Amino acid sequence: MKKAEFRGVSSLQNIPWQERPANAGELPIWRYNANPIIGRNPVKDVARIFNSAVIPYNGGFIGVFRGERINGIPYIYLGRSADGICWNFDEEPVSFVDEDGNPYMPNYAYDPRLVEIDGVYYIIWCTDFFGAAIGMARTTDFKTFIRMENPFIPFNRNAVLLPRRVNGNYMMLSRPSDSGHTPFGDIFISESPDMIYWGRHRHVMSRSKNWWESVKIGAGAAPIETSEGWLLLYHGVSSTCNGFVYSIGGAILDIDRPSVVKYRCENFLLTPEESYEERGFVPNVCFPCATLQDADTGRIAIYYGAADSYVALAFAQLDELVAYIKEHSKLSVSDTEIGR
Ligand code: BMA
Repeated sequence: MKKAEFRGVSSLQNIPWQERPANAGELPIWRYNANPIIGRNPVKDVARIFNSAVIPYNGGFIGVFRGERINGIPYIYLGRSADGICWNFDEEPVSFVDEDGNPYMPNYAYDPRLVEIDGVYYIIWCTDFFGAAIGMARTTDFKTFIRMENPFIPFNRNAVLLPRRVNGNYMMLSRPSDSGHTPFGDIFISESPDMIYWGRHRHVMSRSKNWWESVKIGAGAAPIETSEGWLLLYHGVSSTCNGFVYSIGGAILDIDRPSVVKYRCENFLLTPEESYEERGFVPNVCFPCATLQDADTGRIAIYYGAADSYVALAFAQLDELVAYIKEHSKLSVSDTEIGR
């Protein structure tokens, strides 16, 4: 089988990395052995940082972090790191301005993603818009953050931008929902020529018959462009007598028509099993929000929130990950037909 390669991915020699340990098991993702990389009370007035996104910046790394304050309300905090592992955070949350320069502060902000397109950095998060909805902002310098139009009407709590335009349009994956702890949810994709008007909404994939993702699914990290298509790491949720369990799944979307699922792995790729994933503010949560990748080595570093309390790191090798997803791919009817 031809090995998968990155497309449009740069070299990243200082990508955080640890070789796969001999006892890593059969799945193609393995954990950093010094997890979690961000522990409790990481900055003044912040009890927990989790579900956060990072990106290479000026030879190091920068990120937007979900900081749950000691009053329980989440905001976005900026963090910087030389190695992608040890992070320094600003003490004040990110504040925004509107297009006219007037200050804007969301009532709350959580699960941020960070995506660069053509030198502009876009932050996408869950905001309050008469209930939970998607908020967006852009920055070019990580000093001024310009709030943009909310892309979708409520309710929607999970959105991820593709890292380049496809057929001339920006593309955003999202999961329409209710305003609470939604017990349903499928992934859709929307297009925009200008990041103001979004349309041509298409269904991408549904929660499935696989028990680990039978309640809801949601896009995780920004999809990675590869020779096989867009590699999407997502979260899949199952329901137990003690609540939800969040695992990480993988799929590959068509490069020119990302609403088309080419492969979808029927097994989870990572599920809560370490103490920092099983125990915390919300137990049994692995929630991926970002990856880093190095074009030279095929290495992928995955950042995920653990138990709504910590940030943890895991690793994969692109060709092994894609091969595993393809080998264990099982598409359901709704992945292939409904809603096109
Ligand atoms: C989801 C989101 C995530 C969170 C998860 C588990 O609905 O709110 O931020 O990690 O629940 O609590």
